[in-house]
Amino acid sequence: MLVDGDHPQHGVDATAMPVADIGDFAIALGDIPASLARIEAQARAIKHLVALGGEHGITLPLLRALAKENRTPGPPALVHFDAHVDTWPDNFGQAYAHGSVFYHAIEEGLVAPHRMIQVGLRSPVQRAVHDWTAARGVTMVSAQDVHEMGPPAIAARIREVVGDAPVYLSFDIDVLDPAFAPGTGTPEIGGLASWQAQAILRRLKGLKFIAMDLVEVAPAYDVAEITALAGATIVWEYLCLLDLPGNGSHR
Ligand SMILES: [Mn+2]
Repeated sequence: MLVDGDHPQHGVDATAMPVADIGDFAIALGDIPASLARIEAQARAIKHLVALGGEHGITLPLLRALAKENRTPGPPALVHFDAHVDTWPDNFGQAYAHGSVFYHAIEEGLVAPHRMIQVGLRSPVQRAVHDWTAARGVTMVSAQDVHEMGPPAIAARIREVVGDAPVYLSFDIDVLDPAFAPGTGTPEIGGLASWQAQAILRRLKGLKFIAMDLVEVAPAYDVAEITALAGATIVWEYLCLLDLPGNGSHR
């Protein structure tokens, strides 16, 4: 159990955090590979990026940017919250899209697959795609596992897989149940409640986070900004895990 004083978000002074909204990435409208190249070029200068999507395809150029900048001694660990594995070799014939991002990330050596963990999976997936992912050494945790094992056990598993490696957090909002995040393009029932995601994240303090993205929020499908609120709060939870001025940890 997390005792009161251990909640990372307690005592955080958001106004003292050195965090800034630096605007939108410029993209090449309608041209996916060119857009990815542009995003990568713009991301390279940013030391600790928290990217808000938009679709999950942006994670690939963000990981490419980190690799090119040699920010980590080797490929980073990756904690991936999602309803889907996103390791399809292509998406309806498109090589680069939101369902193939981690296929390419693994193939390009941008992440360490044996230090990669996916949490909240529940969409249908072809046996070949599942087996390819497992064979790379990726740890796959279903949404049902989260429900049946509970957040403390899942957080412990994440810590085990990541170890002390630098780690990238990729949070697809569709990991949450559509009841909690209806505004997304590929919803799947049986997902995490908001509190479960929070209870897992709050137990990840001390991991060496290097960057994060929060993706797949689709405002056009949202209802009363439930999804936007969930997304913004997940980002907040992430910021509270960092050793930043203004944070309770930064004492
Ligand atoms: Mn995804």
